[in-house]
Formats: sequence, C-alpha cells, structure tokens
Amino acid sequence: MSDPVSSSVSSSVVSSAYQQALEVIASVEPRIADATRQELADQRASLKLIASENYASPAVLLTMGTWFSDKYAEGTVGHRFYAGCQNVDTVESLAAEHARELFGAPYAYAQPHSGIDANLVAYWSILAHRVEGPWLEKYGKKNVNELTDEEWETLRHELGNQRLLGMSLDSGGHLTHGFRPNISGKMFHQQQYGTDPVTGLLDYDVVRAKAKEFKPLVLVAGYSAYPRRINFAKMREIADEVGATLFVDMAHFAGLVAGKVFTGDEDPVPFAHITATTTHKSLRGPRGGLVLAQEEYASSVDRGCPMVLGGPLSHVMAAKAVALAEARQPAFQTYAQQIADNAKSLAEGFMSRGAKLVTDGTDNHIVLLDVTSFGLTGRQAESALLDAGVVTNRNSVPADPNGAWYTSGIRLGTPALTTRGFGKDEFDRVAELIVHVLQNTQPGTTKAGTPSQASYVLGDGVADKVKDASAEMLDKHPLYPGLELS
Ligand code: DSN
Repeated sequence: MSDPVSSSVSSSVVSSAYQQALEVIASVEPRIADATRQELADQRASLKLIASENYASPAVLLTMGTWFSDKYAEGTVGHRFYAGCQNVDTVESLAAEHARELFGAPYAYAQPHSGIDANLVAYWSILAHRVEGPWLEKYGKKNVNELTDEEWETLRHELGNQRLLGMSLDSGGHLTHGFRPNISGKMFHQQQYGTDPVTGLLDYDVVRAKAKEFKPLVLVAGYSAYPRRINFAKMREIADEVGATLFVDMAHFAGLVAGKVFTGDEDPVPFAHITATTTHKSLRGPRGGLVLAQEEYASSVDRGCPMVLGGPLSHVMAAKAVALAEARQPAFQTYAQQIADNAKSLAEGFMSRGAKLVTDGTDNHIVLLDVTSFGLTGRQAESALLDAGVVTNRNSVPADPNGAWYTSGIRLGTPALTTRGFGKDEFDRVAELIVHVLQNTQPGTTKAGTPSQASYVLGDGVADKVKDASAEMLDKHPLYPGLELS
C-alpha cells in the first residue's frame, strides 16, 4: 500500500468528491464552502510545524462526512440505549479491533471525542475501579443507586479526595495532568514532578522520591512538550512501589508507538494500567480520542459513556477505524521513523546555528526552542514566524520567566511536514529559515512606548524571502497531490 495521504492514485475521484461536496455546501452557506477552500489553500502554502497537528488521508477525511453523524449510540457494542445501532456496532468493533492489534493492548475503547475526554474516562475509570468498586463491596451493594444517602455522601467525598502525581506543565506535561485550572487539578489533590533544572531531563529518582512521599492513587506519565522519550518500565516500577495506578497519556507520540519507533521500555502500552491518546496527532487519524487498558480496568473504561462522555461520534469512530487500519500498514513504520529522523535534523539545524533548545536536542518528534537568546518572547517569535508563513505555537520552557501566556519558547514538531514528504535536508533548511526570521525580529513597544511582550518588528523583506524559500520546498511536496478544487 502506498502512502495513503500523498498517493495520487485516486486523486481524480477525491477531487470530484470534494468538488461536488463543496457545491452542495455552497448551495446552503457559500461562506462555509469558501472558508473550506481557503483552509486547504492556506495549509498548502505554509510550513506547518505545530507538533500536535498532521494531515489525515482523504479516506479518513471522507469517512467523517457521512450519515453516521446522525445516529445516537450511547452505551457499548451490543448494549446500547437506542435501537438501530447495528452498523455503529460494526464501526466501533472495528475501531477497537484495529487499536488492540496495532498497539498490542488487551482492551480498546474508541468513543472519546478528544484527548481531554479520553483522559477523563481514564481518571474516572481508575476512581471507579479503585475507590467506588471497593466501597460497593464493603456495603454489599451492586451499584451506587443502592447506597443510602449517607453512604453515598461518604463515597462522593472519597472520590473527590484522591491523589494524582503528574508532570508539571512548564516541564512539558499537559494541563490534564493535574494543572489547577483544568478539572484534573480540581478533582484530585495533585502534586507535580518537574525536570532537572540543568539538563531539562526527567529524573526518575526524583519522581520516585515524590511518589513515595505523596503516595498518589494515580501516577501520570506522558507529555505534550517534552522533547525526549520516557522509560515506562521505570515509571511502572515507581507506580508499583507506591501502589499507584500508572496512567500514560501518549497523545503526542502515539504515532511513534504505532510505528514501532518506541519499543521495549519506551512503549507505554504493556506497562501502563491505562493508556490514552488522541488519534489526530502523530497517529494521523481523525480528531478524537482512544483509551487502551489492561483487562482489570476494561469494564470500568467501558462505562466511559454515559459516565463521562456524551453520545459517541460514530462518523469519527468510523474514521478512527480507517486511520488505524492505515497505521497497521508497513508504510506507517517508515513514516514514523522519518518523523524522528527529521526531528533530529531540525534540532541539529538549530544547534549548529547557535540556537538554544530545551534538553539540547530531541529524540521524539518535538523540538522546544528557547527564544530568549534571540531577545524575544514566545509570543513575539510565534507572530513573526506566522508572518513568514511558518505556523508554530508558543510554549512555556521550564521555570519560564514569561509565564504561560507570553512564554519563552516555540514548540515545533515534524509529523505534518513529514507526511508531506519533507526529509532531513529540508528540515535543516527549515531550521535555517526560522533562525533567519528570529535573528531579524526585534521586540516592539506598547503605544505608551514601554517594552511589550507581544509586539515585534520584523525586518523588511524577511517574510517574503522566507515564504519564497518555503514555497520551493512546499511545491516539491504538494499536500493532497492531484486534489484540484475550482
Ligand atoms: N493541544 C494539544 C497540543 O497542542 O499539544 C494537547 O492537548
């Protein structure tokens, strides 16, 4: 099977499918059809380096636009709260089967609508399995409806007073890993582990010491801005030592797990009690979530809807099944290895030009550039790069002096441009172009003339020069080749 995104085998079929679909949309709301056309043009013309984005295949995208969207299917396969779910059952079973086979997981749950939903399903499953289940047993009750009001109040108090230990946001963790403004920081007593202040790397001895002192019910591993791999065997050892459930959020690197770049101790699935992911990042599927679990947690995860989730998005579950089928092809392993190789080249491209990276490199798909050495905030760098057609997002660096809004970093990722066919030399050139933009950007001032963390001045001609240089590379690697819209 050739690459499902860049294959032009069926380009005329795909072109006519989209052309006709846009005509139907335009007949009702032409501005949406126009915005849809413009989005493709914009994505084609820019260097997309957002680490959490990708380009799904036409097969995945087309699967989402069907009448499965019209169906309610709360419940689980074969056990729904609505009649007429036989075809949704087929879809959900196939998505789960592909996920189990791809990741070697005993159990897979394909319903979560997003990464946050998937993580919430995981957390509530852990609470159900570790707290609610034992309570029901203690009182000899089959379910919570049988508890007296007094017993129920006591249980609710217990459910709301458990402990979670996760990686801090500015060390690369995610807001759902116990960050106070997120519900995970409110529903758990939470503490955070960081990274080494000198190397920026995870220190397992520090995690172990924190876990021993705090004794969490849930130990979270995973990240959205940490440019390194994690040893999940060590994280499981720590969880076992303190009696915690190990939950891994692999949303960012699921594609590297699926593509067998992360194997052995770097593959979270055999070590975590529960693993959650999104399906649209390095995994290159539709926008959505997925939960994998060991058998002992399967029945509580299976209650994700209606415990946490609204009705499943059956059209998206169908697209997950298609994307997971694509990821089971050998070509996906080549793609995943290229993501990691390209990230190394991008990192070396920065470092050879004197730029500073958090952890001095990468061994996954993320490069975290500290832009303070250019005299800029992350916000200024992000905006100047966007002017030059380079799409990134600003991101905190450890102990960030500029806080989580302006930040001091730019997070870059290789999955999307690797899908377009960019190789190591092109990523070195991307580093050169980014350094050129940042070297030619000056911090601006507010209207009152005081230093601003947001405004900036980009040198004359820099944006056009970088856009021209990018266009040369982008033209060599067209997005959805052969897909023509009039
Ligand atoms: N928003 C995603 C990211 O960009 O990493 C994670 O939720």
